[in-house]
Amino acid sequence: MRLWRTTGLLVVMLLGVLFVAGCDRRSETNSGDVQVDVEVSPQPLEVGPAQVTVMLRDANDKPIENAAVEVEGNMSHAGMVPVIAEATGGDDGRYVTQDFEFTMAGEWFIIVRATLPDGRTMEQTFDLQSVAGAGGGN
Ligand SMILES: [Cu+2]
Repeated sequence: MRLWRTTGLLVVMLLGVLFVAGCDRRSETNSGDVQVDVEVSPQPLEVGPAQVTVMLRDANDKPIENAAVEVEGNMSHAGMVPVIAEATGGDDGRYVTQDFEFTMAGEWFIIVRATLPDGRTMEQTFDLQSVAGAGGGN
């Protein structure tokens, strides 16, 4: 796990540079032939426990199983502590977090990091809609 992380981070940093240069957080893929989609529930988003589902598909639209997937929830303000959760499963290319949580209200984004069965690592960032305060109102 530790080894994977180290390797992943190096690649991730390289991809990150390209990504920022591309200036498009929502782009559908940054790995050429891998399609990444993310679903967050429950909706609308609210402070508290949530479930992030990551869907991975290859260039032929075939589900990618047996990947190692990590989800990071973060915000861009100073002092924010990121929320990191493993996403497990992989049947039909679907990976689900077990203990992800929105720890505060506001603008969140999600970074999906995956190590594919063929050893390639990839990362993709998704902007989320605003997360409301607990209790459904402000
Ligand atoms: Cu925050």
